[in-house]
Amino acid sequence: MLDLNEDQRATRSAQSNLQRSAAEDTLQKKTEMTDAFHLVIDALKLNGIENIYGLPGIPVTDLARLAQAEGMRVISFRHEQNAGNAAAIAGFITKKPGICLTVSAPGFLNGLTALANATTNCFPMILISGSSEREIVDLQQGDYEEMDQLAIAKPHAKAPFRVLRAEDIGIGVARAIRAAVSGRPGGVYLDLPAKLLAQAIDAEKGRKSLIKVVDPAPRQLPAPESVKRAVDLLKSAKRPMILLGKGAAHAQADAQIREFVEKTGIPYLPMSMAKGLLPDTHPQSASAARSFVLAESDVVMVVGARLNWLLAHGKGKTWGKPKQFIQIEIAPTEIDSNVAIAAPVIGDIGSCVSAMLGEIGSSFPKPSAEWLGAVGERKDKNLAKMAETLAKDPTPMSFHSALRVLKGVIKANPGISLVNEGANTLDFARAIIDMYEPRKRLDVGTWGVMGVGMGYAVGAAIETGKPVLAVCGDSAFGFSGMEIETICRYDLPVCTVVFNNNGVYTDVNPSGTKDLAPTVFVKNARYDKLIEAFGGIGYHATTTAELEKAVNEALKLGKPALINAVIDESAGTESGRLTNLNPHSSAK
Ligand code: ADP
Ligand code: TPW
Repeated sequence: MLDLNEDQRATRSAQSNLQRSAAEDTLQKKTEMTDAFHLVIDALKLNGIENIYGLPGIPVTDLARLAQAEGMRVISFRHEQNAGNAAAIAGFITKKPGICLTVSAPGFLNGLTALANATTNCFPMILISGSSEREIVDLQQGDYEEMDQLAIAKPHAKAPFRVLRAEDIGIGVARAIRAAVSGRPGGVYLDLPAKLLAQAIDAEKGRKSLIKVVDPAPRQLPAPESVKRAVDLLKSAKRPMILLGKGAAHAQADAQIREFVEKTGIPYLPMSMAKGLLPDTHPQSASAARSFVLAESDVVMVVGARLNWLLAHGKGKTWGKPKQFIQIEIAPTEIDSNVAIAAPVIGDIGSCVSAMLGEIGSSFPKPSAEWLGAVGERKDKNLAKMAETLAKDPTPMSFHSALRVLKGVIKANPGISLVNEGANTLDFARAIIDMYEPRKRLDVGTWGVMGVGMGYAVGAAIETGKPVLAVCGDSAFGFSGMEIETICRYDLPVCTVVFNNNGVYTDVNPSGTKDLAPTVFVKNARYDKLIEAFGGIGYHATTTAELEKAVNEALKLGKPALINAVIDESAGTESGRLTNLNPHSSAK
């Protein structure tokens, strides 16, 4: 036996203690593992994403559970399309990608409509769907909810990604975020197979694999010569007009846009979801003279809008006199899409408008008194005509009389979000209800899609923390109506007004069978009773006085409410303002 002195014995003992604790550390480190579920959640949180809108089930149930446990707000819906719409509008309002979480195949497909709608509207959103085993799906061997989701998402998304290894989750989420918010925003698909979600990796390695995205939507400065060209053209105009689209609202360049409009003194027209970017009561708003300025203007500066069907493709009778266009746009390929653009300014709206402000400096020749006078005259005439219509108070209510009440409600509560869908309910509300704040009017957008109502209402309530007034045609409401349970479950301050005119239109079935015509619903339905089933407050309003009392009470209480507003079924037209888009056969 080795003969050790005191010192040597002490050293040996310290060494063996050290060795033991190093071994324990290694063991501990080995057992400190993380998994794909946590890495997805950590990656989202690291990038400032706080909310998930979704509908859990195999294989993402634990993802939803753990996200809630880890402090994210998980809003669970009754149908994925509505969760997707909530995520999309969250993206529009916040400029951060809204997250929608769904199960595989059918859940994914239900969410896909919302993803496609987000891409179409240029809203940043990420649809995260669980998916089945690749080995089985690709051989079409019939897995549970088998579907090649990535391939199907591709044409409807700005970008699709799939993650197969836990250590790639950080990259996958980073790429999804960048794709959603940079350049022209859009919907991104992120495919997470069940096998990935089950993977466990070393926690330290996992942590290091995550990416905090630096400058996800970088500013894109316009070329100085494009700015000069645009300002020169604007200065040469005799009858200039500025057209603001929902891209301008999304860009959150509110102050610069207002400064530009006011400094130049040019009349402006907001597209539907750009209403409120400047208050609709602004003296330069030409909304009430829309047809006149579209037809009569000679130089039009388009800011964050596309010259698509909503703008009669920038040509034809609507646009009347020949004109030249300036277009501020982030997507260079949008330029010349429908008409020649004389002065494209490519970049983000904030940078472009700032650069144009810099170029005009302190002096800009205000538009002629003749032009401003003509616009003002037309405005006054149309406003007087509208005031006359709004003053009427028929029973049952007309679209106009009911909307006069809601116009007053938004005027008194300018900070609340207005969700709007339907045909007549949409067209008249857009014209009648003034908006006072940006990104507060949320509607059917580029597709004119029905069914965004309750999803948008939930998304707006969660993201803004403020009340929402959802004004929906009875047909439109039906597409997402079951989400009033979601609204009640999360106790959201959403007041839904269903404009109940017994369906879409007053057709009669010409065949003599007992079926109703395809555009007609159950007469005198009581939508207010639906919300009572979930503990919300139902109101039945047959007069403007009842409607006004009900909305004000609901907003004051800040509780889930649904008002069944009875509207004269003969008051509207089929398809509202879009009747002309219905094809008519020339066959006799
Ligand atoms: P609207 O329906 O209101 O007319 P669109 O959705 O047709 O508006 O057009 C919005 C346009 O705004 C899109 O072409 C989009 O590329 C553009 N856009 C979105 N965000 C920005 C931004 N930050 N900077 C510049 N352009 C943007
Ligand atoms: C996803 C077609 C356009 S408008 C509308 C439908 C079904 C309903 C109009 O009736 P509503 O409104 O809501 O009662 P109102 O104010 O005139 O009484 N499916 C989808 N999107 C669209 N746009 C349709 C169908 C449509």
